Amino acid sequence: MTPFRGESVQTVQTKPFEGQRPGTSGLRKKTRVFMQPGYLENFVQSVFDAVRADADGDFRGRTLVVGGDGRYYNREAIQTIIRMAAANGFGRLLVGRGGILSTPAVSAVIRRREAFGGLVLSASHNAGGIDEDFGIKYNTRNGGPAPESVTERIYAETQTITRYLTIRHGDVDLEREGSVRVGATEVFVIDPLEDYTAVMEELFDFDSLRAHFKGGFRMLFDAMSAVTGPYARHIIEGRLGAPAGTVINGEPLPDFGGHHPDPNLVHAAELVRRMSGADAPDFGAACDGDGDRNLILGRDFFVTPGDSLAVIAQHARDCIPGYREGLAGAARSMPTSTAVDRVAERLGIRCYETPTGWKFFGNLLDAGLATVCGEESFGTGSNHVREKDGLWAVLCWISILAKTGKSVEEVVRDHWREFGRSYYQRHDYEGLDAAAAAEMMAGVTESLASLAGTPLAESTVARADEFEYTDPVDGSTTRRQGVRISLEDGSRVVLRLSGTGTAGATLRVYLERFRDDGGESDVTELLAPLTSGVREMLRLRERFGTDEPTVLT
Ligand code: VG1
Ligand code: CO
Repeated sequence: MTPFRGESVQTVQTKPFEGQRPGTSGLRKKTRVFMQPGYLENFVQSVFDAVRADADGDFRGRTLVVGGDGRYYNREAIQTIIRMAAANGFGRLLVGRGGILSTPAVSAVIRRREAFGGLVLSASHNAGGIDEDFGIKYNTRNGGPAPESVTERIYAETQTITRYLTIRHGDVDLEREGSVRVGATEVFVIDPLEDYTAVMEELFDFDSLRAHFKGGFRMLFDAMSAVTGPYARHIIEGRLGAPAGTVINGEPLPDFGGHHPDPNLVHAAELVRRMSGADAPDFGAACDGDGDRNLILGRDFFVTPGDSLAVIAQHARDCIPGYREGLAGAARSMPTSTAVDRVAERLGIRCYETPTGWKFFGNLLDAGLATVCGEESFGTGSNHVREKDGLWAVLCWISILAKTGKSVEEVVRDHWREFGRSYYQRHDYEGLDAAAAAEMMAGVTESLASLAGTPLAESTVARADEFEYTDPVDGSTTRRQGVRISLEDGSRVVLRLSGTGTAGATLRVYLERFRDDGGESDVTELLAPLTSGVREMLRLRERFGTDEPTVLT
């Protein structure tokens, strides 16, 4: 191993920080935690040390991609990473102009430019700012989030780190495209939109989408003052010819305008309001901080992420040129509704069930076992990259609406009539005392063996277990991925603690009840027995003082 040994490379002594274990999606902490001297540096050095062997001990011929969602500390972090990557001997660095690259765009750049890996700076849908959240995530050469084998190696490095490497060099001008040398490393500032747009163009028929807008189709896209603003303006307003003003909150801001860049009915309030009423546009959508999540709305109509995934799988072959050969398979995370399973069955393809987090889809996509995947947390994607992809989902929906000539609501109602409906909700309890939440989960887990046969929510528990996943491609097993409780009437409750939060614990309760009733029932009413049954079972009020969720999606 020969990292660059130019005169200006410095070895800085350091000591491990506690708790640098990547969670569901990278390392997320309060911004001020990341701003401590050495904190970011330790993690980045640990990543390099953990993956150096995968580069045969030498990064010289290798390319690293770096970009982020523009949140507070993005630029400073990128300058730090540039110096460290140079000191560690990378041959080339590709950095998004302005420090900007959405998560799916990083994936696209890694794949198209055959990079060795990438670092994404984001805490996704978490709020940004000096008192909010920051994050960093490593993606491997397939363009996807590092699998657990790699994140665990990174974590091990963070626990024993004694030094990091950097180089004496001024800041690189991130505003100007072009290349500059830092040490022996060629740093390229690239157009953050180019690779991503090219991938979209390969999949979708831009001409017919453009014609659809020309024919009067109206939409609103809320970029939530986060990273998808420039992407959506370029693709939807620029390439597809939607009128100016179609994209709202299109400027990425360091604090996202003080909002949570989380595309759900609570946080995308302006969009939800403007999508209501007879004059509302035909279609509404939003993406999260780093551009991998999506919210899909019709006029006065909300599409659940589980239904969106199922609808995309149902129509992909007939409505989107990139999938005209059909789907090889589908995949969803365990807590995600089973709506897509029924589509897969109809299509005669397999549907895989994975733990929460996009990293678990990587092997299935690489092996060609799945073409589309999704999570209940507003994440959908396909084999075009190795991340979930918010704008991709939006383009899928525009394609479906254009081809079928139906409204969003008609598409979903027709789907329910044909396949039945998974009535579904997720209840989040945020900011819980971490020890109390852990104790509660431990208690539930212990009682699982004796739950079967006991009454719950006007039914009886048929099965209860902890989800465990064996990857069909590499055989690795991941344990303790959430508690599943299945009832005799076919309903399901899933419980897990969040792995992306930065303060206290967040309990997620996922409720699902299937009915082949054309989708006509009221979701809250239909789920009411499950809702109260679970709250009682967990004794939420007693433990935490309230049993009302902080966010309901
Ligand atoms: C949440 C979601 C999960 C998603 C993850 C990252 O994780 O539940 O489905 O993959 O966020 O999404 P958790 O562990 O908090 O439940 V993103 O858009 O934050 O990169
Ligand atoms: Co995200």
